[in-house]
This record gives sequence, C-alpha cells and structure tokens, in this order.
Amino acid sequence: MLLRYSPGSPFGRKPAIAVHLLGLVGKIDMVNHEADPDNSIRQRNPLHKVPMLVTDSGAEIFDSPVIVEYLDELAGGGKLLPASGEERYKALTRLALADGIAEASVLINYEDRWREPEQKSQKWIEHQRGKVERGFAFFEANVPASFDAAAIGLFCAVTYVDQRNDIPGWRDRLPRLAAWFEKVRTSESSIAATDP
Ligand SMILES: N[C@@H](CCC(=O)N[C@@H](CS)C(=O)NCC(=O)O)C(=O)O
Repeated sequence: MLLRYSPGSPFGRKPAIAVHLLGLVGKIDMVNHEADPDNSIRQRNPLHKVPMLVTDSGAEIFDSPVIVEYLDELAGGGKLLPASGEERYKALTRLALADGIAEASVLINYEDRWREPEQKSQKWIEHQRGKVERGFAFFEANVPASFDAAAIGLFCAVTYVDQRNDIPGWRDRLPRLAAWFEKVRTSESSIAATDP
C-alpha cells in the first residue's frame, strides 16, 4: 500500500499522522510525491490533487478525509472516528470544519501563487480569512477532547495557517486553542515523526 503525499501540505500530513497513530507504519509506503518527476500520482486524480492512497488491490483512494476513514477501518475501526451513529457524523463534521480552515488558508496562498499581481483580490482574501477566523473561534469554544481525526485535521490546519501567518496574533485572542495546539505539538509522538 502506498501513500503519496506532500509532507508540508495540511492535507498530506493528516493521513501521515493517522498512519503513525494507528500503528500502520511499515504497512504503508509513504512516498513524497514531489520526488515524482512526472507527477504521475497527481494525474491519477481528475482534480490533480494529492494526497492519494493506492491500496494493495490497486484502488486509488482520495481525498484526505476519505483516506483517514479508510486507514481507521484498516486498523480495526473506531480508533480515530466513532465507528457509527450520530457521534461518527459529528466527528466527521468537525473534521470537515478543520479541513475547511486549511482549504481557506490554501486559497489565500494560491491567490499569491496563481494570480498575476494586478488580479489579486483583497476582498477574496478577506472572505477566506473570515472562514479561518470563524473556524478558529469554533475550536476555541470546542477544544478537542482527544487526538481524533478532527483534532489531527485541526493541528494540520493551524500549522499551515501559522506558516503563512494568515491570522497574526491569534494566540492572544484564542488562549484555549493556543494551549491545546502547544500541548499536542510537544507531546504527540506522531507529530514529531511527521514533521516535514
Ligand atoms: N480536499 C482535498 C484537498 C487536497 C489539496 O488541495 N491538495 C493540494 C496540496 S496542499 C493540491 O494538490 N493542490 C493542487 C491543486 O489545487 O491543483 C484533500 O483533503 O485531500
């Protein structure tokens, strides 16, 4: 089984952390897709996005939350997400919010990367930044109680937002989220193991 991913991408690091937490290291080859000169794995997804998991039978699984669900089931189920029922869908909703924060930050980044300077829209950037701000505020009021799939997604999203400095000074305004992030950063071995 093969996980093709960008270690520095919030969407790529999330399944990499899951591999470590679920005890799947050694069962899944982790390949940095940036080392692939033909970008062959990206082209297997019509959206041309990574990460992608290729199973032993050759099935190509994306996107990152689907990969995390697959890995959790592979490890016996119910470890990073409740196995069924309303609690599962509440957890998946929190994961979708964490991923949405990362997606908004990626779109702010792409505004720089893909648009000519005269095309850049401050209005669009502020629209995306609002999603990050509101997402952070939600997690300030709902700090993760365990290091589950949503918490992994949140950690990856906050790391990416920090690298880009999209929300300067957020730690002063959101102390519970800041304390949670610092605790995870310094205490979870899967974080050190996947540090790009
Ligand atoms: N929803 C997707 C997002 C993946 C994604 O946006 N990956 C980025 C890397 S950070 C990418 O491949 N971007 C290329 C593009 O948008 O064309 C997931 O969770 O896997």
